[in-house]
Amino acid sequence: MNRICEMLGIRYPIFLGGMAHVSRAPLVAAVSAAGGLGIIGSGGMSPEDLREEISAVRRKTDTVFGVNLLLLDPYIDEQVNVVLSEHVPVVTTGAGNPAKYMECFAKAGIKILPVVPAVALARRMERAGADGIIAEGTEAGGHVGEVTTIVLVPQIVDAVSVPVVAAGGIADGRGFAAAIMLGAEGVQMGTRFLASVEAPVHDNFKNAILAANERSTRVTGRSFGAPVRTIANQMTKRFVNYEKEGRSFEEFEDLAVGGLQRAVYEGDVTSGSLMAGQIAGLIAETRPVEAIIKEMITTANKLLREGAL
Ligand code: TUI
Repeated sequence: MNRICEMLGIRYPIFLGGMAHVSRAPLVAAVSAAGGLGIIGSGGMSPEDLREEISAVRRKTDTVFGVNLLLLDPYIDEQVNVVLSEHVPVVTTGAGNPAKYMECFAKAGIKILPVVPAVALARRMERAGADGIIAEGTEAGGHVGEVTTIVLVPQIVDAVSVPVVAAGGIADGRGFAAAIMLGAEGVQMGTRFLASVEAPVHDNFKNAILAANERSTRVTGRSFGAPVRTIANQMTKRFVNYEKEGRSFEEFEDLAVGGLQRAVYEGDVTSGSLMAGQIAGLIAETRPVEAIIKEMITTANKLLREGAL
C-alpha cells in the first residue's frame, strides 16, 4: 500500500497545491471528494477567514483535507493556532522553515509535510519530525527554488526515509507515472487544478494558462531572495524594474501579492501576477477536477504496468 494514502487516509496520492487565493473551499472540497488531498492555501487569509474557509470545506465534504501555511505570512502564528484548534488533519508549509512549529503539530496528531526546494532542507525537515516531504522543482509556479523536479526528487528520496511527494511540472498521468518511477509516492499539482472547472478563479487567468506554451513563464525576484514564477506580462516587467531599482523585499512582496489578487479575483491578466508553472504549456482545456484525477490514475496505472522496455 502506498505510504501517503495509508498515512493520510486518502484514496489517491494526488495533492492540490495550497495556492494562496486559489485553493479555497470549492476547489479543496472537489479534490478531496474525488479521492485526492485538497489543501487550503492560507496565504493572505486573516485567522477568521481561515477558520471560515475550514468550515466551508467541512460543509462540502467529510473527507480528509489539509491547510498550507505560508511561512512568510504576517498572520502565521495566529494561523497555526487556528489549525490546532480546528484539528485540521494535515499541514503543508511553503516559503520557509517550519521547524519551530513541528513539535506542536506532532503533539496534536497533525501530519506535517513541508514543501522543500533542496536536499539539505529535506534532511533537516525529517530530523525535525516531518511525516513526509514535498519536493518541489523549479518548474512550479509561484515561489520556487533552483533545481528541476527530475533532478530533485530522486535525490530527496535517497536522502530521507519518510515518503516523498513530487511537485512542479506535473499535470497528467504521464507526469504522475514519471514521479513514481523517480521514487515519489505521490504528486502535488497547482497549475493543472487552477485551470479546472471548480477553481474559484477568474476565467481570464484560466484562459492565460490554456494559451501559454512551455516558454511563457519567467522567474523574477531572485535578487530579493524570493524567486517567483509567473506567466510573462506587464507585471513581470515591473518586477524586473523593481529589481533594477533596488526596491525592498517588502515592496516586491506587496506588488506580487496584490498582483495575484487582481489576477485571481478581477481577471487582470495584463498587470496582474499570473503565478503558474511551466507545465501550463501542456494544459489545453479547463476540465472538472474529477476528470483530471481519473485520467491521472488510469494513465499512470497503464504506464506503470506496461513499463518494461
Ligand atoms: O511557497 C511556495 N510557493 C509560493 S508561495 C507564494 S506567495 C509569495 N508571494 C511573493 C513572494 C514570495 C511568495 C507563491 N508561491 N512553494 C513552496 C516552496 N517553498 N518553494 C520554495 C520554498 C522554500 C524556500 C525556502 C521552502 C523553504 C525555504 O527555506 C529557506 C530556509 O529558511 O531555509
